[in-house]
Amino acid sequence: MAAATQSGPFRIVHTICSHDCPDSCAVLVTVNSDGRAIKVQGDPSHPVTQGFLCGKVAKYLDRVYSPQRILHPLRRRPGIPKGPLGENGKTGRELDAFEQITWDEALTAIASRLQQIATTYGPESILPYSYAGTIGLLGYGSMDRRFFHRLGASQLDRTICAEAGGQAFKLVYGKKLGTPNEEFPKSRLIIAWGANIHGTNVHLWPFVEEARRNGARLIVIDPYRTRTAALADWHISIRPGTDAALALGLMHVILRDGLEDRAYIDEMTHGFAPLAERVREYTPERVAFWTGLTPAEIEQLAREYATTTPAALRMNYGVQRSENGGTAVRAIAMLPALTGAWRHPGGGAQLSMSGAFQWNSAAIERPELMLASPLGRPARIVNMSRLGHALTELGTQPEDGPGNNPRVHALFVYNSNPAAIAPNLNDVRRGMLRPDLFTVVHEQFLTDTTDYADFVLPATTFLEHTDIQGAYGHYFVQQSNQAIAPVGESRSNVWLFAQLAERCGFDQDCFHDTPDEMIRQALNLDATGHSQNPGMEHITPESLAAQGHIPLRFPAGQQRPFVTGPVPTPTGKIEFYSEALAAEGKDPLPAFIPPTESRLSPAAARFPLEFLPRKADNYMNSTFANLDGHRKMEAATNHRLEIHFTDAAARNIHDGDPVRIWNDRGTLHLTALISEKVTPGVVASRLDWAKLTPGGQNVNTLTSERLTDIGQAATFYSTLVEVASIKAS
Ligand SMILES: Nc1nc2c(c(=O)[nH]1)N[C@H]1C(S)=C(S)[C@@H](COP(=O)(O)OP(=O)(O)OC[C@H]3O[C@@H](n4cnc5c(=O)[nH]c(N)nc54)[C@H](O)[C@@H]3O)O[C@H]1N2
Ligand SMILES: Nc1nc2c(c(=O)[nH]1)N[C@H]1C(S)=C(S)[C@@H](COP(=O)(O)OP(=O)(O)OC[C@H]3O[C@@H](n4cnc5c(=O)[nH]c(N)nc54)[C@H](O)[C@@H]3O)O[C@H]1N2
Ligand code: SF4
Ligand SMILES: [Mo]
Repeated sequence: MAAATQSGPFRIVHTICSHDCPDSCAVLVTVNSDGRAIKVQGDPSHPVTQGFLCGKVAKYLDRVYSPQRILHPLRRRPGIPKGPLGENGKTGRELDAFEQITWDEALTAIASRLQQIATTYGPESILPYSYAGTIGLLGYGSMDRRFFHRLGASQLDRTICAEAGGQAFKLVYGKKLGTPNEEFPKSRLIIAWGANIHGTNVHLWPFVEEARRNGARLIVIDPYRTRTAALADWHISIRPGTDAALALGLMHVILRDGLEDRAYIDEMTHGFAPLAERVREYTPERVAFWTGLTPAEIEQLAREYATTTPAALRMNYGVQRSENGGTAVRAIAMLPALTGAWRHPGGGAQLSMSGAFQWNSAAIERPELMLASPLGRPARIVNMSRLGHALTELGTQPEDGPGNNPRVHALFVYNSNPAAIAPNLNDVRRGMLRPDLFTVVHEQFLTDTTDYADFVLPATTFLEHTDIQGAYGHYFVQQSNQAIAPVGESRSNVWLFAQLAERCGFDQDCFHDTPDEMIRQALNLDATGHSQNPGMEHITPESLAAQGHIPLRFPAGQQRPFVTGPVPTPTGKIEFYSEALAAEGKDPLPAFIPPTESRLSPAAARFPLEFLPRKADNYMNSTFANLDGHRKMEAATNHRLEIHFTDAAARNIHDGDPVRIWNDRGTLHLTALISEKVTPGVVASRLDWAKLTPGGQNVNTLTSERLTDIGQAATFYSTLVEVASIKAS
């Protein structure tokens, strides 16, 4: 599909859905002669998109043209305190807090305030906060990175999503690569492990269905009965946070019964002997006690996995949002190395394919600009999963000060909605309410976060700017072309940070780069105009613009990774035993340790229920939750706490009762939904905008800022709570 084709009075433009989803769909946008988008559809010529979009993005024009879009730059009115206006659970008054200003006024005021803060407190007192509102390469991180590096602002460690699992996978395999979707139809057994394929990765589903038509079985390992689990041949409702135990138990059975692939292990792996020794303690009986499975189920799963060829594991990031989730991913990732599943077409594992896209990120992000900043050195790094701490505690010790670990005095948010998605929300809000904190938010909508802003700036959607994109669920390089003019006065992230750089007087040439120039830099062109990035050598900017999507090219026989060595780890082998972890003083082998907040831990005496603060199938994290059409699709569980009838009965809770859910970090008010989607001891609710929830609190009021064992990532799914009926109390 070319960048744009004319069809009568209409243009059809090739774009890419830039939401944080493994599928990165090719989206064709039909634009009428007035320049208005009138239709979005999945590109039928894209082998993974296959001509369809998920329910969220099928309705995308409701978002692009929503009457709730932010159309102009806004400044907080004098005297209006920060925080949500109006009754709890009601929106609609947000604009009362702000006055409309011009872009020029906004940019001038923001640039001068940031510079003043940098001079007074040191530039590290400025904290950018962004994640994956767009995963377009330029929108996610390019001009923004350059700007903050040159300013000397704190660096953000972007750990909120995938760092535990990503680093864990890399410890075993060196690189995030996996079995391509197109190979799944050859599988005879597919295990979705902490992966809600139908909800969060729906373009893998047709390949799974095809495999099942060919006779494959689908097993889902998930503490919640997702739609994927309900559609599976076998749903294993594991207890949250116990996956490492299960993986080690499977290894125990596989090695006890001699079901491993010795030739593969000898050729491809490092540290087999100590691993074999370690897994001897993980008998099915012990593992059953931790995981809630029966020993027979563990035996059956191990045998089925090790004796079915080809067998594919689809892990997603559900497993690693748990305190020991890094180790869990590491242990699971070792399974196909023990059985040699990588050898077989349709076998292996998939967590993320992002490692295959080797963009020239240094050219895009320009980290060396930190040396040109007033700091003259790399800035400190602040972990985004501890925003509450960063805003309330960081820089408050006696030895801290302007030149040395200052307090955060400016928060610049884009591509993210931290007042909804960050853990330990009460601390986040306490921080955002600080009168001495200057906050700018670049957004499409008046979110929970804009309620705390001094300035709100209108942002474009992927229909309104140009970008390129890889994917973490397939191997296509794609270009997203601007289909329509920016709605209102909205502007792209690239434009915004180039403008601020100019206002701050940054004179490096790179601040004048256009999106097209940055695309060329990312592709790292040689003299013939071809990319020099590994796997992209056949791509030119022209061919990408003309074709829209082009698959990466792998050396012969390497489309499916880890069939032969070497493996990009320090030993050149798949690492069961990690010297790197040993050097950090950590256990070099996987082991099961219960999370600090789990039914197996002392904290359960006060807060006995394990809480799953889940993603919604019809939202994208907090995105879409404010749109009526999307809310209707989620109506069955909006504002609901899902609880098993045994836990409900023990607390005299009936379906439809108002309930209070609490722990030491906060309290949430929801309505009970007696549900068999959760097992006894587990309760669940969905992420939503806080201000759209009664009481103005969402699930992250209850989650903690504790970090994972590997990757320093967020631990949303290791949360204990207690629940009571409000009627009864
Ligand atoms: N519709 C929709 N699609 C999305 C998103 C969305 O919000 N909505 N979010 C996007 C983002 S940001 C990401 S990172 C990807 C992630 O996609 P996924 O990784 O699939 O996301 P999760 O829903 O966090 O986790 C998957 C499943 O893991 C389960 N789980 C929770 N704890 C455990 C555990 O301890 N063990 C096991 N085995 N399973 C557990 C959850 O119940 C959930 O069903 O999806 C993206 N796609
Ligand atoms: N309880 C709980 N909390 C979670 C999770 C969970 O499963 N449960 N999941 C976690 C995970 S995996 C993730 S990835 C994070 C996601 O956290 P975020 O990355 O903050 O994701 P969203 O909630 O989708 O918010 C993205 C915002 O970016 C805006 N946006 C979109 N495009 C652009 C753009 O081009 N420019 C600008 N400036 N803004 C744009 C959107 O309007 C939206 O408000 O949430 C985490 N929080
Ligand atoms: S959210 Fe995911 S499935 Fe939906 S259109 Fe975007 S990339 Fe495709
Ligand atoms: Mo994520």
